[in-house]
Amino acid sequence: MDVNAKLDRIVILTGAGISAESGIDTFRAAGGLWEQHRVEDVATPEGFARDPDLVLNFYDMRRAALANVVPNPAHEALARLEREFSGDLLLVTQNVDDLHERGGSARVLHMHGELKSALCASCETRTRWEAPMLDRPPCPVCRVPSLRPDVVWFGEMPYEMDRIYRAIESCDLFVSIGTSGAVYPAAGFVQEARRAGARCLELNLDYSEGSRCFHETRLGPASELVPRWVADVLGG
Ligand code: BJW
Repeated sequence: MDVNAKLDRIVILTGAGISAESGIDTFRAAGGLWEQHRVEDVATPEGFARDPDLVLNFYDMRRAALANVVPNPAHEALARLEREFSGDLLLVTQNVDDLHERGGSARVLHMHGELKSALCASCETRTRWEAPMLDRPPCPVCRVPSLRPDVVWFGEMPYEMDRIYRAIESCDLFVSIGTSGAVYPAAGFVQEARRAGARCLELNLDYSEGSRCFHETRLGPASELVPRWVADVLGG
């Protein structure tokens, strides 16, 4: 199967697996983030309401830890694709880290938000943010001390869904990289892409919950598979 034939529009979805080799834990692997914390405690609005200090501290630590990791060849290869691909490219990530940007990608859609962004629960402004939130700093816009991590928790609506679905409806190729296919709506993108007639390619270390929906799954570490695939697309 030639998944690279006649490419004008590509949509790429990335998940925690693309950052794994940079040293950021995936969510569902043994030893992953949720090992120390139950999902309901740190990734739901209810958990935040119950124990805001726990949640603010959890995200403060993850934001600070970004200083200790660097992008890997998979992030860099997607940046190369953005620079050199002559068609339309939409890079959608579920990741809240900034490794795509630091790897050189200029246009990244963070559907689950970003660690380096704050959301004011009072005026709803989103602000670039690198400092801790545990000490309840005021919102730079309304001055109310009600900042929370600008990340999408279970039960909340991910960002930019209209734009993502529009791009999926008109793409020729949908590529999923390093995501388990366990969390919706992202897990359903492959079915939308197939319905729209796109070729669907999965790059993952292991088979995922969604593998059967793809035309092709290539198994291996993202740092090897992604640069190889990008070279194919640009050379083909
Ligand atoms: C490698 C690798 C290497 C490792 N190389 N690969 C029943 C049916 C359908 C939906 C629901 C349902 N019940 C509830 C829902 C909704 C719910 C949901 O999906 N729940 C599931 C548990 C079933 N979803 C929501 O609530 C979402 N909102 C919503 O649905 O709104 C309504 C709506 C309706 C209609 C349209 C649109 C919206 C919100 C979901 C928010 C998820 N938030 C989190 C936390 C973000 C903040 C934070 O980081 O703290 O997002 S949860 C967590 O999971 C995080 C991730 O982005 C997300 C996905 O995880 P990911 O990236 O796939 O990581 P892993 O660890 O699962 O997988 C890693 C993969 O990498 C594996 O496959 C490895 O093999 C691979 N890998 N090393 C290549 N080196």
